[in-house]
Amino acid sequence: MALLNILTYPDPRLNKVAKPVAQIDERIRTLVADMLETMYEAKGVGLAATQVDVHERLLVMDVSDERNEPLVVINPRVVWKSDEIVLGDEGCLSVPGFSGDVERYAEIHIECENERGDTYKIEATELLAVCIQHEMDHLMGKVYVEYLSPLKRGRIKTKLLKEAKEAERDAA
Ligand code: GNR
Ligand code: NI
Repeated sequence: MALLNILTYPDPRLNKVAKPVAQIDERIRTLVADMLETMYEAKGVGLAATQVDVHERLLVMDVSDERNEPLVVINPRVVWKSDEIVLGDEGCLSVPGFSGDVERYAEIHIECENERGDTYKIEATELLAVCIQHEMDHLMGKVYVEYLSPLKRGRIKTKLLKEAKEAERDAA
């Protein structure tokens, strides 16, 4: 097992569009284990492969309080979404220290594969529904800050770029 580096906004690699996972093999199973370890260590409820600079359609989630219900989602397909929309405050491991309101479908059903290659369905509501949409956006190269006002997005971008420069300077 290994901890993976999480890319920080506005890293352009967060805007790459992921390709389908062609084969669910040992490489993918190792990536899944490492992504789960990275997500739990970072105390996130989800992590998309894009965030660890792997541009394949794969994400992990755990919205349980006990942090013992990992979900592995490979090649997700949306099969149904509600007409109802909800507004919620979202954070992102790639946008540390910020949050913002985003509109999402209240309920969404997806079909996908797990790390063994079995196809299954998730009927998601509440935080799980929000998280799935947030992670599927990552796979499309989209970070939630792109839904915020240009003013708020600009402030976030400036602050994170400044922090990245300071971290680079301190490392030197
Ligand atoms: O940990 C996370 N919390 C969260 C809260 C509200 C809406 C979405 C999320 S996902 C986020 C982890 C993350 O960045 N996943 O890509
Ligand atoms: Ni995120």
